[in-house]
Amino acid sequence: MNSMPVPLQQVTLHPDLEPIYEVVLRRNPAEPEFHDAVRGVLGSLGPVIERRPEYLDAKLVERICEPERQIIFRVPWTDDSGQVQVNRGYRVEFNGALGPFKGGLRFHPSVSSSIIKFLGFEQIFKNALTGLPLGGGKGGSDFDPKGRSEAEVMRFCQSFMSELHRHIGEYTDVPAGDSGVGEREIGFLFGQYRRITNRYESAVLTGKGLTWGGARVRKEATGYGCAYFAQEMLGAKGSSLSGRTVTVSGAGNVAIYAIEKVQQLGGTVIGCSDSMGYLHDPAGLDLALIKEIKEVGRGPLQEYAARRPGSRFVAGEPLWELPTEVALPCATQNELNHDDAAKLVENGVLIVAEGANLPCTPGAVEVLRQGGVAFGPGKAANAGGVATSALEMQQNASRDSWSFEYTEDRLVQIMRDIHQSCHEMAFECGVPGDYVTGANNAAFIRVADAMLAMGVT
Ligand code: NDP
Ligand code: 2IT
Repeated sequence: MNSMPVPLQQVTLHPDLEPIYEVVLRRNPAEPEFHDAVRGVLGSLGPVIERRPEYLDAKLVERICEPERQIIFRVPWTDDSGQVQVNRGYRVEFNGALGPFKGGLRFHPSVSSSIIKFLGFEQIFKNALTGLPLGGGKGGSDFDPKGRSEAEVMRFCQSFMSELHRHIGEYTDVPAGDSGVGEREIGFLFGQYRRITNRYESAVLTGKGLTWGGARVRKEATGYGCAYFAQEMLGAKGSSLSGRTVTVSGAGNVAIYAIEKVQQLGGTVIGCSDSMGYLHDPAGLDLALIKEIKEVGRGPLQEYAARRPGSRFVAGEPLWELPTEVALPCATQNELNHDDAAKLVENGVLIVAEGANLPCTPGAVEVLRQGGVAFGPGKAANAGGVATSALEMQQNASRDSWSFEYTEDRLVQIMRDIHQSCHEMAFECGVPGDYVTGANNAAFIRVADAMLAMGVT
């Protein structure tokens, strides 16, 4: 790199948007992740604000930055030793202009108002990009499932749903999984919802098991969708994943199925990671072994290196030091910083597509932009999960069950359409190839037009 990049925080906002952002900072103190998410979107909206001044007159940006409703509640439960534990539960119903609030639940000790609001805010635009009738929301708890027995996880989920059930419903708000919440937790949550309400309301939650209302491909959808989006990004450069070296961070739901699809599309995934460090397997990852360790055993990734000759586990260091042509951050927010991005650029990375929500810091995004690396933001690249949740809701509404092939074809088409709208909007905004500007403007226009049509609500 020739010059020091300008951190995104210092990029000037459109003059009409700066005072709106100032109010967001004042109204939501000490919420840095939420501030970054808002600034990330507002930083792109110059072109649309210039063309559509009626959005400013109707105070649409201010309205979109303020959640419609935020619920914070106590979640008391009893652990296996008989001790009472207390956690905090959240559901932020951010924007319902395009459909019922929709977004996952995250169980992780780092969960706070800031984290849930940033995720909910991003979800509005991601859901809009799918073109499906979905509003945006998010929820979760600071409960840490690690090291908890299945009985403890069940009691926690039952207590969580004892409050949440009042606020959700097929036509109101439809939660799903996110980090720390998979099919097992959705099962406990759905069981408690059914018991309290005495209703078999399948479409109140998505990510269900296949025998009780779940959809084929939902488990795989976020990771598969991210790989398909990366394939489209490479296609726009006249290239593809076939024969490419790829690194995928994380070893959870999104990462595992991103790795699976990249491998099916002919790429070689040489590294992945978990919260303890990263794994390097130059021969290409043995995905069956990763599934056995992480999905079945819920154990540490480190076990892999002990069982697979030629691989090594590097504790406490970022995966991004490995040279790669394609990087898919699929673990968590802010996991790829300015220095990591500089290393990727130095090593000749071609594209970065976010499987996680805001895994690249604002500084990292700027380094990638200045380094000429194509960057697919999460709200576009990881939208396959929520899109397939919408397909699950469609199947529930018609009491139908689609085949794997049919559902995956729908997912592929949705990811292509999202790529195309971002690509076309970037071109229209005068910044061809800038997927961030493309995604934010395309999504904002969809939400803003719906809100305009509905009056001041
Ligand atoms: P999981 O809980 O299944 O997996 C998260 C993985 O990331 C785990 O392997 C975890 O390690 C690892 N991890 C956590 N922190 C770090 C870190 N700092 N460095 C490296 N690895 C880390 O979550 P998901 O796969 O469901 O979600 C991952 C991301 O994708 C999140 O940002 C989520 O919001 C986003 N997402 C998820 C969707 C979904 O459908 N599930 C849809 C769209 C986006 P360990 O095992 O040690 O805890
Ligand atoms: O971040 C996300 O898009 C998700 N966790 C999936 C949300 C959903 O409702 O399927």
